[in-house]
Amino acid sequence: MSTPTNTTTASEHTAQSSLHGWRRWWLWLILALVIAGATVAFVLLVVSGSEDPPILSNGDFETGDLTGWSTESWGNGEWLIYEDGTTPPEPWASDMSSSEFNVPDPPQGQYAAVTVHTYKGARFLYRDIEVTGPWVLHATAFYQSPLLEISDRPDFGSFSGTTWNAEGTNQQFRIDLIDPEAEIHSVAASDVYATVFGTQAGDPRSDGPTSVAIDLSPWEGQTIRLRATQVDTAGALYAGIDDVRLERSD
Ligand SMILES: [Ca+2]
Repeated sequence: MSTPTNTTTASEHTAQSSLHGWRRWWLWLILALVIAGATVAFVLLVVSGSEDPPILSNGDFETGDLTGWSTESWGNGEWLIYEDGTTPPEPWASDMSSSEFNVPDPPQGQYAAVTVHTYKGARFLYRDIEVTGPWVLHATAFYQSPLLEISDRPDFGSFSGTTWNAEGTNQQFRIDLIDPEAEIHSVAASDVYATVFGTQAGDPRSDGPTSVAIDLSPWEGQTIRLRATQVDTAGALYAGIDDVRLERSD
């Protein structure tokens, strides 16, 4: 009984060699593509520096309430949510007919926050932000002072426990970044890191909606407090804020 043997002709041998050559070529091509892809991904990661910033929950007030925010008020009035610039968010929140509630409609979405009142007071709206990357904080601010000029005093009045007093005319709207450990009404230089928006004497009686932004990279790794403050002592001053969000700095 003869033993089977495999024989290869010269043409078959040439075809197999060619096939092996193509396989090696494809393997090198695939390897090169993988290396190129990994290099591009690495470069993009290095260039971008970090991941996308966290979403500030309800920074746009679109829940229709102040979820995610805190408020404190002295005197009359408070921060509330509204959706129609000509309709006070509460029936009591319409000042006298001479200074009726008449602000821009929410500049983003359906809802925004606004101060409402029928008498003088100081109202604070705030939230803490953990700065986990080189984010930029954006917001939209606006105000309307129907009767009186803006009066930019360096303080928000004097505070003692639950008692608040303001000497002279104090009509202002400010958005600051402050130390979260500071008292909410503090204007001490050591407590106020930066002012994002602030009215000044000579400003028009109404303004906005105006987009404002501040680079938060100086506070990366820290928790800061965003504080919106409205004070009025001599007539209505409606202050509004909307569309508070974090974006990448690049
Ligand atoms: Ca909104």
